[in-house]
Amino acid sequence: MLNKIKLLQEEIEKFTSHNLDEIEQFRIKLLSKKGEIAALFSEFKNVPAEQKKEVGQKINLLKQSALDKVNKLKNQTVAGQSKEEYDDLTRPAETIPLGSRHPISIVKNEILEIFSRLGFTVNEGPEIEDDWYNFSALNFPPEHPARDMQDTFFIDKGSDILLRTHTSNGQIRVMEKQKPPIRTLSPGRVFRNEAISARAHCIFHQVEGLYIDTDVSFADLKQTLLYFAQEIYGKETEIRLRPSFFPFTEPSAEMDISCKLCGGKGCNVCKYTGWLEVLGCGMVDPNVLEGCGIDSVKYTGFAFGMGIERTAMLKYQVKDLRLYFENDVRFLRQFVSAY
Ligand code: 2NL
Repeated sequence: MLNKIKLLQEEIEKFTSHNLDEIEQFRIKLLSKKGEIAALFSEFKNVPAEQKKEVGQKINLLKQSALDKVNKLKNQTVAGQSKEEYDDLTRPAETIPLGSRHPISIVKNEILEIFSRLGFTVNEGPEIEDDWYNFSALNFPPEHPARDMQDTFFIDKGSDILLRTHTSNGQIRVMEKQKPPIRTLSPGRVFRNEAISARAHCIFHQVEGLYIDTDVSFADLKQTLLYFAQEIYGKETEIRLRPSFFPFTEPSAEMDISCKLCGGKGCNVCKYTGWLEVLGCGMVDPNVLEGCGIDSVKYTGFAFGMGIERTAMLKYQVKDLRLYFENDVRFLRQFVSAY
């Protein structure tokens, strides 16, 4: 019996670990109801009377030292390591997995970068705007349907404070403050009261561009947008302009690019037309220039606007716009970029 106690005492002294599972195994082996120390206590009745005092004391001491050892090891263990290791400030840092940019940011940055080569700088306007900067300065007539509650989110009933429906407000602010020449881009979030579907969302992103100087012509607009299209969609991209209408430009046009999936032959992405609509553009209406204090006889300008989600859908072949808002990391992780 005394020999058994001595061997167990040695085992307790030798044992060390910073693994909580191992420490628990050790505790069960020695200190549980069916453990080795409990077994000593049940054998105690067979100890001759004259040895009972000595043996009893030794078993009690053994039990205490096992308990102390278990508590000490548990207290010294942090996250599977000894406290000294855990607190070591010179230890190399653990690597943190890097996130990736959101595809909308990647495409936005790419658009801004392409136009920055042509001298365009960035001016973001506020997301909460008043009627002047969102509608009136842009030559929207008083009864235009976009001014309706059904299409636009107003902050208060009967107020003219609203969530901007396009990023032109940033450009109006630039025209009011700055004298031409002006080359500015306004990227940002816009809001429209629309039902959410694969092709529409009540929140989306736009980039608008504005160029004002003496002698700016429609030919400048066309060449600038051709350069942009070939930079973002590929050198072989062709463009075409179709007449359109916006209150703030005259003349106005819709720009299509040749479908890069079928090379213009026709497929289900371009609905067998060979062309994809990518942006709206036009010559800034003289009413808009005059409203911002710019002499429309001396100066002319062009402007354009595009949806970033739409541009990203064409670039990445993503068919459902809602994916850009759900932020499922399995979707987001697929986008790697220099921008
Ligand atoms: C589209 C069409 C467009 C503009 C935006 C603009 C801004 C000012 C003056 C004149 Cl301050 N025009 N912006 C011009 C033509 C088209 O956007 O389909 N956007 C998604």
